[in-house]
Amino acid sequence: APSHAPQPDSRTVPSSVDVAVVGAGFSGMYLLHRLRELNLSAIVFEAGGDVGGTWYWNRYPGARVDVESLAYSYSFSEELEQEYEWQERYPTQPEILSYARHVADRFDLRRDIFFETRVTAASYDEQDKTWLVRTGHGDEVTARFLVMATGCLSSSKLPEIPGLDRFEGPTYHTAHWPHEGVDFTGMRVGLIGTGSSGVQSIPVIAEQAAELTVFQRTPAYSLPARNRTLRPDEIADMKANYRAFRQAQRESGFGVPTPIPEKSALEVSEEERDAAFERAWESGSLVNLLTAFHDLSIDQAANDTAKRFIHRKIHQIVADPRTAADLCPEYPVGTKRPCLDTDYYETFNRPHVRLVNLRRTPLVEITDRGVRTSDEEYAFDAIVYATGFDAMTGALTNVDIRGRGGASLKEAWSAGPRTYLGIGSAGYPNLFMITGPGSPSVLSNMVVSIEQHVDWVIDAIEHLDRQGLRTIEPTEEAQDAWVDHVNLIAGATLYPKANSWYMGANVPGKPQVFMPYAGGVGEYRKTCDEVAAQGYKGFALS
Ligand code: N01
Repeated sequence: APSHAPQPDSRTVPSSVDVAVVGAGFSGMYLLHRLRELNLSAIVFEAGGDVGGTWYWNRYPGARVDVESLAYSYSFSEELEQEYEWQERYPTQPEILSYARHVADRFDLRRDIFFETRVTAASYDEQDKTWLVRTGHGDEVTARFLVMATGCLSSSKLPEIPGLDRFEGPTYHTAHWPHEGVDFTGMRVGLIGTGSSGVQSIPVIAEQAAELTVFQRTPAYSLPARNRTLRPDEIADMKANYRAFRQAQRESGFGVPTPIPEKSALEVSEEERDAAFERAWESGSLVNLLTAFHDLSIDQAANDTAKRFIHRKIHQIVADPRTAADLCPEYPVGTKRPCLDTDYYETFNRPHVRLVNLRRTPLVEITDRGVRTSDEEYAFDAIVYATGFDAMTGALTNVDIRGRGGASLKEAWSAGPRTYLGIGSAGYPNLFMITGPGSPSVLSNMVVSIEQHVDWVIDAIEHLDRQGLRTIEPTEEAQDAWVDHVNLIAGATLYPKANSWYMGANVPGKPQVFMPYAGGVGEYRKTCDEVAAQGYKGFALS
């Protein structure tokens, strides 16, 4: 549970605004800034106690971003770009949170943000053409536009096993880490989950804990981050060339500029192939690995070459052959989000760290003493859940959103999310999502995608106001065509071959559809720009 109990803000919520924004992470903050430039009245509701979104909540030991700091930052203000001093190549959570706080101070954002305030419901009034937004404190505000800036990975999940409340010791979820930190010194710790959060926290928790037992259902592909302090000359170089770099980010596939690969992994010799993978492994960049050859994400045989390379690395690093084998994933590389680590595989060589393969011995329950699998009960002093999120849709459907005719968004999406461009959904006029399902979002550098969506939404609102129009809503036809297009692109890749959170596969009962748009950030931006240039083609305006 969050360590601050929500307190109602002492300010009064205005009764009506032009735009209500849910979330004060990187999306909500930039939105607020842009809305003020248009002289629109805006209010932002944020469940957390400060700005930062993901970086406010995910304070687990070892938490870092896997995109380089100089690229994982706002581009909208050259002054901000020039004055901010990043310390590390891959900044820690505290460093990114300080950046978010700096931005909030610099642009005086907090005065329109209501913290510790969770939005619970929003309903569209067809007569008034406004949204009525309700908070958990009972506040209500009417808004012409509602923007869900709620993030893709913000609705956390626990494992679906009995006994979660039985354990007598402390439990922690990586996404709700106590602000004061946790000292595991001398403790026997059980940790469930080996996605990015698990992979980053395991080596750090192992430094403190007397014993660490890691429960793994699916192994992750992880690359050494090769993190380091940034050199003054590379910072100066970037600052001198930022405009060109930002443009390259916007036109790239993942929001990170990389050379476009020319060769197939299958057309080169084994030596050339291994040398390319070795360069990617040494570079500490996930994108370098995924773009080492042009067919890794679409051709199983090509992908198998990357898989074999990483398996070999794991076997070279991990001394115990059985543990090494258990750490080797079988699904295609990149079809679940790969991880970036510091000493992850090495940690399993430490005598007090042990891996339990849940494929062999599944989790059965949490007991008062610890964790029971099908063959053993493990006793712990603390349990860490690194079990991830109800990704992409969870934060949207957790709010009771009612569109035209009182239709519930959650019900409308019961067979999977349906959006046009990941920005809006038919039946929900004047509702915008930032990096919603059907947009590149989680397959990209989030800051690049966030800025693009916010700019697009701001332009759309400005267009409506200039034309004296009041509503914008995707047509069913445009939405159907977009959903088909998203599926077509996903179907041409290996992504659907893994049980990933991209597919909704980590949440029992969640429909299995590939949710993000895999066509690339640059292509996607072109499509959005064309839609706007053609008078918001595919949207009904009135
Ligand atoms: O969550 P995850 P995460 N029983 O869903 C396991 C971003 N991120 O918080 O794979 C047993 O990836 C689950 O097993 P399985 C990044 O986009 C980025 O780690 O479902 N195990 C999995 O191993 C990332 O992808 C950064 O079979 C259960 C783990 O728990 C995303 O956030 C850092 C279980 C969950 O892994 C999510 O990462 C952190 C159950 N019932 C996060 N339920 C960086 O920038 C779940 N698991 C580096």
